[in-house]
Amino acid sequence: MTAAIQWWQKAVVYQVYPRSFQDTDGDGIGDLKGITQRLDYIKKLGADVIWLNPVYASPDKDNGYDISDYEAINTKFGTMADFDNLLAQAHDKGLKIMMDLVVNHTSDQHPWFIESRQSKENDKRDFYIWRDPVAGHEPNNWGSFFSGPAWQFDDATGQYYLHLFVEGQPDLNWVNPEVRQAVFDMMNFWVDKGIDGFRMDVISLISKPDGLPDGEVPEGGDYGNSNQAVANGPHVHEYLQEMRQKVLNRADMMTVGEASGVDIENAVKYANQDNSELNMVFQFEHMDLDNNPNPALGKWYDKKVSLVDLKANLSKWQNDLAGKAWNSLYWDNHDQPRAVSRYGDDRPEYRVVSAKMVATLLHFMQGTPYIYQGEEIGMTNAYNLQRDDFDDVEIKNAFKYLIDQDHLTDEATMLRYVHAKGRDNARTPMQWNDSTNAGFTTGTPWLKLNDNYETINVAAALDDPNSIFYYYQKLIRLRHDLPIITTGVYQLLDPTDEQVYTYRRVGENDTLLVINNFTSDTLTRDYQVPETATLIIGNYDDDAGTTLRPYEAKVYHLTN
Ligand code: ISL
Repeated sequence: MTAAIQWWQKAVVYQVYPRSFQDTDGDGIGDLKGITQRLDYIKKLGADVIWLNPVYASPDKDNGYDISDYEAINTKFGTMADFDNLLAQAHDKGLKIMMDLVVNHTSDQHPWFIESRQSKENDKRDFYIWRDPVAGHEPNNWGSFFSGPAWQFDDATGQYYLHLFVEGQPDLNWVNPEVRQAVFDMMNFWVDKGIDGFRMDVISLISKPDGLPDGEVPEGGDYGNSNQAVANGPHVHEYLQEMRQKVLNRADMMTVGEASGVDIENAVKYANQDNSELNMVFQFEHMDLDNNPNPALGKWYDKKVSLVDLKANLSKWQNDLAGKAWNSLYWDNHDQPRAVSRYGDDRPEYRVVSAKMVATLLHFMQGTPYIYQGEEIGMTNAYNLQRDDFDDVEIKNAFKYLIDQDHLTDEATMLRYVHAKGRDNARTPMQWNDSTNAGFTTGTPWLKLNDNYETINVAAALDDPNSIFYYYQKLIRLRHDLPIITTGVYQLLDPTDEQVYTYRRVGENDTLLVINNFTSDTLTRDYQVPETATLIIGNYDDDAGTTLRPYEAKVYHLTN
């Protein structure tokens, strides 16, 4: 890498889902004061940046991703004074705050949309994407990300509006320069407050293809694939360059674009090291490797990813962005199941060791790692939640669409898929201790807790020197201390090995060798580790040489 190292290239991000982090007023919903109270915990872990999921005013049709006022705080979470206090206290402790920016769409309760839907002549009409019916139907075949069509007919004016997500999330019309300016002004409001970055929600979708052509309909599906049709549209890079100039260059910001449907070619543009657009993107390819083989069922499936596929994909991103653009590294977030359940093994005897292995695999790669709240204590998927317990609109719609409309007849199978992939697995309240409601709230939690909180919780992790928490703490410390973790050249060693994932990071003077047994079997592998190598981290107490115990992970540091 030739460019100078930037602070965000050495940083580790901790993602807070405010609704589920810490409640302080007993309403069962996490709040800003709760996050402020827990800053010392995040600091103890060693993270540098906190990404906050949306905290803005919202009717919560999609848990805050439907914003009705970008410059106000959701009253469930507190007030703007609470926010200012959180930001000030975080800064005092040396923590940065990255805000979620949701500007592909607003809420249908945003004043812009309330006006827009009033008449075709309204000043704000062109803030959204309105089209006449075509032969009495939707203007094209696009499906919503959350089931059903992406168009909603509005009686008032006899036209449809586009919503790539739920009906309450109308898509903004970025072609309109007034929309772009309004978004940039709003962003500057937050930059002026002193926030440190933006995580940009589905930013790859803001530029719709000219003429809004139909999407390809997956076999057995009812709607065209709007993600494919829209992602990386014709003007997206132009819009982001404009944003960079009008907003992002005003401060030393960290930016990550959530880029559904991004490929290498576009990632290199979004996250180019020439500083023209964003710092990095969240790519999704590794999240899709364990999709259902029946494309009509999309992500709903419960089989584990093949290690060979996973290696091929992660290695492609490591190799192809190297020296050109910057990777983000993540296993999970508020939209994905829990990392240990998906990639490790959450059975009691393997949970701790496999959570550490999964962490090791990711944290020695090149890029900026993201840790989702609870990942650092090995929180698992919430198998105790039943159909009526779910809150997530994606899960509820999927049940309705796939079961009630007979695409999948067996409800037990769907429940299994939701237990493997549903978003609520990540959204159950943070498990702080073994007291009532895991110390999350004194009231009734907005979403049922995972019933394993009496054993899996922060208090227990902090009491145990061998806990997953302290392992993450060490991973973060190593990243801060060893430049090779940021700069070393990535080399995959074993592309066809179905059980072990081993790679090197090679620098001018030193090399890291990262070995991960992805199975519960004891295996033998000889990577010819020289005697001079130092074991810098591992998830067993000792080194068994060429024997790899269940889910063993170990990293050697060698001088060249
Ligand atoms: O959640 C997903 C799969 O289950 C993704 O397809 C997700 O919808 C996509 O990554 C976009 O996510 C973001 O925008 C959505 C919001 O619901 C998600 O929480 C957010 O991360 C709409 O704003």
